[in-house]
Amino acid sequence: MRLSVFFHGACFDGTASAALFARFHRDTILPGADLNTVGMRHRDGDPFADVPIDGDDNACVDFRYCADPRMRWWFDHHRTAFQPPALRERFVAAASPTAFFDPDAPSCAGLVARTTAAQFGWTPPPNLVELVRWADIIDAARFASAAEATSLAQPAQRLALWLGSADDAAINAYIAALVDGARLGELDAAPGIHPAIEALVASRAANQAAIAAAARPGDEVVVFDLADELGAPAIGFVGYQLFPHCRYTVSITRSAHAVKVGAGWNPWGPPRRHDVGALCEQHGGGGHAAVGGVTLEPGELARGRAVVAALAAALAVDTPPPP
Ligand SMILES: [Mn+2]
Repeated sequence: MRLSVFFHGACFDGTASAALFARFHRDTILPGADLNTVGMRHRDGDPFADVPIDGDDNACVDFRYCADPRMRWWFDHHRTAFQPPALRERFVAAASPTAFFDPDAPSCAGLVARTTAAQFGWTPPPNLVELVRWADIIDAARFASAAEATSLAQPAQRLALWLGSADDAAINAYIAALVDGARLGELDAAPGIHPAIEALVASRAANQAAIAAAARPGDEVVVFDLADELGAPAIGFVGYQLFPHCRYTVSITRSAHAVKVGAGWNPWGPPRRHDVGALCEQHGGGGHAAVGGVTLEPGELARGRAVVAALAAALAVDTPPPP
């Protein structure tokens, strides 16, 4: 028997949700099942179109709603979970007792933990309690400052950085180790992970200089165009550290696999006036009220730059604060 877990790829909360759900499933649903984890990426159209949903049991966590009846379990907290919007009606009509949506949850891992405790009486092991605590902090940017948010003092923050660039095999092995009880400190020090983290730490000063050099500051919105170089770093919270008074950042980066546009509200800056994820949804992406993104094909750089310009213009327009 096999459990397949589809999760938000390359993301601390996505991997945490996958590990938490897989351990819950092993403890209470199907103890002997093999675990198959599949990292998902947001994209135009149906992200599941060419992804086989072929476990004996299947779950989707921290990622868009999938109306396929084989996807028995679903947990998400993204406001943009229903794409196209008609999927929301399918979700409501299905009234599945194993599909859970809470757009106010700080992290999806926290949603999985609370739901499995309340509905199934499951208690996670200590390593996963620690993991959920960090997912709530990282996914909701619950840091006192941008400097604290970009700090790499804690194993969870170092692993979150590593997850942004690790390959699928390494990420799947990381999830499996979490399911088996590994602590974040042990994983940070693991031979298959530690050298990669140290390399990322070593290149951080150069990355921050590259991010600073790519900035085009405006009154409210700072744009970072890093897409000339293949594999330039994601800006993360560095943008808010560099421009503490900005309201929003919009960025574009490019890898061999994708052009990525990101947009976010500065949690330590002026109040938020837009639903950032909803704006990204208009361009085929998604996200949360405070942060969102659009992932395009590697050849769509011009389209990506047009999306950046459109998002920056929309975010610069003063609107009444969202509800
Ligand atoms: Mn999440």
